[in-house]
Amino acid sequence: MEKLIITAAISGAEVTKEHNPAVPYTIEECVREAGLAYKAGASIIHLHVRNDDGTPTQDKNRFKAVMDAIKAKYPEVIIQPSTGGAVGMTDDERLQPTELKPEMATLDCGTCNFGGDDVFTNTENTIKYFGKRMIELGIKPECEVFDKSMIDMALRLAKKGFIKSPMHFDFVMGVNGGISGDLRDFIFMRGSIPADATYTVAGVGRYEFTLAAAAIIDGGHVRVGLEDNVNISKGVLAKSNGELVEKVVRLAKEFGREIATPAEARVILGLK
Ligand code: KMH
Ligand code: ZN
Repeated sequence: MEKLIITAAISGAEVTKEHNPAVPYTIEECVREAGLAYKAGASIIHLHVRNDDGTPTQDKNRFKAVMDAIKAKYPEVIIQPSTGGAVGMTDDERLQPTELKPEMATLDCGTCNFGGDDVFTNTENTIKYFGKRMIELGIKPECEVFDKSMIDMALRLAKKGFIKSPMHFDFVMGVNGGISGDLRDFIFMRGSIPADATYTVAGVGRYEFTLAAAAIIDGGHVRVGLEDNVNISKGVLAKSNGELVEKVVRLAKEFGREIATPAEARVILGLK
């Protein structure tokens, strides 16, 4: 079986230090959390950035400062900026980190409720606009799908030339407004992508490690991190993103799955 790519979603936009004090806001905190995740076995860092007070921002200069600081210490790690940003941001605000021409970036493939009154909006034209931009800049999109219908949207837009194949998906499962993280739904999602596509799964909250185990067994890849889940086990806060990655590495060992280095992840995902 292919080696396991672990992505660490270290920061997010909605989770705060009130949820878990290890959530990084400053540049130094982002480097610390990225480093702990990388040293534990993550080859990709899914990155949101904040101002020092914790407010989310898609400012290109802040992204550059954080990415440069991470790369200075861990040059080989793959950094995957978010183009999802935070609920309510405009398309052009969200697209700013693509100007830095990262190897990868997220491409959110549909609209969904996001808890309370929040709606995470990605119209068809937004997805086309983001997809086209990523093709122009040579950025590999990770198609973030919060529901089965978003896989269908991504496939339709790939047919029309807005997303290149082989495609790479991230099944984000368990968001309050998206598909649940039940195994039945995981099987439905993973059976709905093309044979040449790769996928990672991000189980939100209590689904993080059950879905990690399912993807490890299935030959998929895994995303964990404080963006998706703040607990290492029921009611116990994770000390760091590194601790969450360590748990995935332990599970992978039990099932005989080796961990991909960033160089190996680049080959699996067809990154330049
Ligand atoms: N913060 C969410 C509204 C992504 O990174 O592309 C969107 C999100 C998805 O986290
Ligand atoms: Zn994200």
